[in-house]
Amino acid sequence: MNPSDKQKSRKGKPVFPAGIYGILGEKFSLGRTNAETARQMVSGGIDILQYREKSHLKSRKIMLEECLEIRRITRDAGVIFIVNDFLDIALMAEADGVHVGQDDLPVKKIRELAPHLMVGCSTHSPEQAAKAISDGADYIGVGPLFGTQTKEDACDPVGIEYLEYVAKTHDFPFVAIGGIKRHNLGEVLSRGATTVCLITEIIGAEDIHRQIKEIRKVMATWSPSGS
Ligand code: 3NM
Repeated sequence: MNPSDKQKSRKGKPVFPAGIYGILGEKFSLGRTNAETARQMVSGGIDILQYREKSHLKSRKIMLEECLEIRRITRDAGVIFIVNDFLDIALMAEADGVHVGQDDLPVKKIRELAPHLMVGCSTHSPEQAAKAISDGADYIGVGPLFGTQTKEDACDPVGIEYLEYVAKTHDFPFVAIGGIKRHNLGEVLSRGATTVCLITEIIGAEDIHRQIKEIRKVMATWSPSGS
């Protein structure tokens, strides 16, 4: 698919999709490179893909090279590409967006500097959600719903109630995240999530295609469109 075929919002940015939000991190990828994992996720039908590496594990130069490669892979497939934390790398790699946490660059500043980028912000409480939205985020992360070892500095699980709160009170794009696996995905979807992120469940799978297919099967039972 040509990226120009992707549905665009009035601001010209891609629309945040319902479906599966994948995140790359080589440490969890069973020895596969990020580019290889990206290729498999994209051909397996991932809806949105984030590059997430930490600067104590890789140099910024290597991160940029990887992002340029992943940009080619995602662009060819019309998949939205987001870079975690690093605005400079997101800009240089021509990513569609950047994602930040509570202790990272402020959403408002990114908005000012790069109005064309989609900005995502991780939130862990109703107050953080309200702030991210008023600061101009395009979507928020809602989690961690369950315990997770994937994020080094993850706070305690916020519980499924926070997800339910966001789904019921906000008409705003969000991604449910944190400890989501096939076995608890139904519960997450039943509380109103339409975009879900499963990191290790996907990139730590031997067969990424099959895992995405199995996740889609669970999602199809909860969504009228089967996304
Ligand atoms: N952000 P897994 S939880 C990157 O709550 C990240 O903001 C979170 O990994 C948040 O699916 C998380 O392997 C890690 O549990 C999620």
